[in-house]
Amino acid sequence: MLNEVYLGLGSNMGDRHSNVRQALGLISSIADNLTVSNTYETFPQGFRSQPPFLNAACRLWTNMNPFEMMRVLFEIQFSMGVKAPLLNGPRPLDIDILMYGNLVINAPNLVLPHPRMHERRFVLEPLSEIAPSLTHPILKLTVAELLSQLDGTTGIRWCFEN
Ligand code: PH2
Ligand code: MG
Repeated sequence: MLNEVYLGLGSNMGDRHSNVRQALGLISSIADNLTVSNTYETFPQGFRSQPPFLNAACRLWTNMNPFEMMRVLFEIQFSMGVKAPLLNGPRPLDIDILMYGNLVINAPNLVLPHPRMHERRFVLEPLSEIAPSLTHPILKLTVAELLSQLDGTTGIRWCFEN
């Protein structure tokens, strides 16, 4: 059975465009029917003193379970030179599982939906392009509604159209 999965991608080291493209290429090789948002240049949220990010979101269909998916995404990140995928500092590539169907998971190594997706413009803005009416299974609000609830301060700097 195929499950609908949403991922968030971020890069703020090296050739960021090429990193995002390469990651999407690898993801498309392990998934069915990849749909990708435009790419946004965003100011760092959280830990501020790091370079700006490129962020994008994508949707795919997979028969992997969430934990298999996470392991494969770790392998993709490792293959691209990310040594510690869980750290918050600058990295060539970060891939987060945002949602996996309507699953709610609270495991030590995987929390779904992503626990901070609803407060992050760098996630919601690209996600709203490809899934504006996707509904958050805990908050019961759509991506478009979550986006409209954000205050105006957390910055998108530029949008690169695909
Ligand atoms: N990722 C973080 C922390 N802060 N800020 C932006 N703009 N984009 C990101 O991808 C990002 C971040 C941790 O994963
Ligand atoms: Mg992240």
